[in-house]
Amino acid sequence: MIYLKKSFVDACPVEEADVCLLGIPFDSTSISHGSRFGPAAIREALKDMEGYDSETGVNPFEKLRIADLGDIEIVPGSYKLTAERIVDTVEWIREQNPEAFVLSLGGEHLVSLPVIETLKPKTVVQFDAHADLREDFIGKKYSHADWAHYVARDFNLVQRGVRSWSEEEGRAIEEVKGNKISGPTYLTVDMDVFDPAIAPETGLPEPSGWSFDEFCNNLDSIKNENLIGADVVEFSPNGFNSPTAFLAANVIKKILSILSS
Ligand SMILES: [Mn+2]
Repeated sequence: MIYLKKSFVDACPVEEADVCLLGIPFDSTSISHGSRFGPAAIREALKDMEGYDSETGVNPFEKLRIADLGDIEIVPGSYKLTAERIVDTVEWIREQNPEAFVLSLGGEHLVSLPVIETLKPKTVVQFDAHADLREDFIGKKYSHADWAHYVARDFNLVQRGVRSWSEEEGRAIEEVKGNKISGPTYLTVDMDVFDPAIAPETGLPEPSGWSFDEFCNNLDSIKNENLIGADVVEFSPNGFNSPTAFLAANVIKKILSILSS
């Protein structure tokens, strides 16, 4: 008998996996303390969290075959070089296994963009406190505050939970407001969509956010759509085993529960 407490899943080859898990610890455009330690803190919480989902009666971590690929070797300070590495890695996963659900852990919200551009869903559902629809941010293109501008240009963007935006973004919000979920869908969850009372460790907390039940209700509304990938981003841990870490782990559990039900 051996006693090994690994990450929450058994190792599984990429070509046999239902889900490929990827950490993307990039936070170089963040204006507050970073989210680069998000993947490590989420994996640690996943080790201890109850895997069984009492609502669906399924333990998605046992039912799904999950390949944890580790973290992308990012290039600090360079989104361009980091994005090339993200694209190459996600393309490689797709080549090995075109059916695999790609689940990534940020990192700041900008890391979602190259994953989305590689997976090419029809719809991108964004759970976020912020619109992130600026054309640039403090004179710079490609940051945590403008990634959704590029998504809205090329994909059907559906925003939920957004409660903070600039005057400039107000016009862009109106343009995407009527969009409906359809076709292959990618879900990106910014942890600041939750209320700061339950998720204080985010880059830019905004009051009046979601409860976990509100998250689940919004997730249920995309349940029957064709979900091809997801990410959880903008979790900036101050340490291990915090409420925000376990909330992020439970977000992952609920997403995987939908895939396995
Ligand atoms: Mn946000």
